Amino acid sequence: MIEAQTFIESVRARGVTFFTGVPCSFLTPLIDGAISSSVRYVGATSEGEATGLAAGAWLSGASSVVMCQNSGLGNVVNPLTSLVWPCRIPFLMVCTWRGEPGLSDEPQHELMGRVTHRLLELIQIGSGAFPTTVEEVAPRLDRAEAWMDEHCLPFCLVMRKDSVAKSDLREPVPVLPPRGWLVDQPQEPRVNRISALEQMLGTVPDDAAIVATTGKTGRELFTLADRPQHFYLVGAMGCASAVGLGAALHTPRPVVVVDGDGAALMKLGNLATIGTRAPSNLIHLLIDNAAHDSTGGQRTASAGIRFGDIAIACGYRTAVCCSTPDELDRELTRALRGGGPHLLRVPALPGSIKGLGRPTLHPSEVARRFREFVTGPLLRPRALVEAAPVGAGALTGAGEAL
Ligand SMILES: Cc1ncc(C[n+]2csc(CCOP(=O)(O)OP(=O)(O)O)c2C)c(N)n1
Repeated sequence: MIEAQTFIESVRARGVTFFTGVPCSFLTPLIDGAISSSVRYVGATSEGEATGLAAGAWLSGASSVVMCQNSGLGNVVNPLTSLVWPCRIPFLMVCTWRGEPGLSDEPQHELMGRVTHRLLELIQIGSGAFPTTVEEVAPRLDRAEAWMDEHCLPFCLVMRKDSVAKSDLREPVPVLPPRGWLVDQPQEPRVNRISALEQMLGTVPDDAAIVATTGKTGRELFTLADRPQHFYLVGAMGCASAVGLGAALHTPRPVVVVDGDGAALMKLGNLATIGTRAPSNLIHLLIDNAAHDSTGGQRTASAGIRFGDIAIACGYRTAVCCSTPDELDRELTRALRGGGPHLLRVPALPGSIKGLGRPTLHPSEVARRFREFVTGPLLRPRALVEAAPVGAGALTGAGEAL
């Protein structure tokens, strides 16, 4: 058994500053230790979100640890295989071994307990045993680092029961911000996705980073302009907002997440983490065409969903509907002053352009180019958090400020 701080300080000494994940009772001491220490811990709503956060942190130059139960591996397979693997993003994982053969455990862990190591191997995540003595910590971390350096992929330390000694949980009581401003009423769509993207490109400054969701959003953005500050999610549907949050927490640059309604609905929990962590530099631009447009235009649940209400209930500072390019320009300009997170919802017509391109760069090159941009020199200095406060006077739109 080791102390939580032994592990946390050892990984911190190796440059890891960001911890995220979802608890498991085997992990309790380590998660409690991370929450109670000076490293940054962001509790995720799902292990998939935690994976997106770690990917976003890496894209902003930070190294992470993702902690999860092995039953949560089911939630990470998609972002690991379709985002982290093609982009070659390394980070450390600590995954518990519930259902270890021979251990008395709950029936829901039995099968995953039998296949945990094989599953990791199958999806090309390196793995080894979590250290249980002080002497084991450095060599296990050396091995993990060597794997991550060689493969540019995550390495997972598999944690058995009682590996870490009980540690105190000292969790600050959150200070809830005042309720944000909502100006989002149902509106008829008047623009299509590509004209919204065109306007967005015309408004955001060159120092902003842009994360585009899975499907035609990224392809349209690439077709309009391919620049180092663009990150196109080729997979990991629903994770753009988690990637954007992970990035925004580690850079003073504005980070604009261009999301789709289908993707946002797929990982609605991400909005809660964004609202709770509240990075002032995050702008969540939701192109709401009420459809899975990229895969044939099947309706999503969007017609009955009040995204603005959800965002405000989750703690976003503002949620605004922009139904024309001029409104989008005005509201983006406001949001770019800081004071976020902001949701800008654009009701959009379905459909795309003929001869739509696809990113020609490999995702790993897109990821490295983006990381170089984000960690590069700022064109103009920005404070890491908090800029101009936003008040009702700054808001315009058809709805009522509630
Ligand atoms: C986990 C997963 N499920 C399904 C898909 C297939 N897929 C790719 S894009 C897309 C639709 C996305 O819809 P939305 O976010 O509303 O964006 P839109 O296509 O309307 O711009 C789907 C279902 C996928 N890439 N990943």
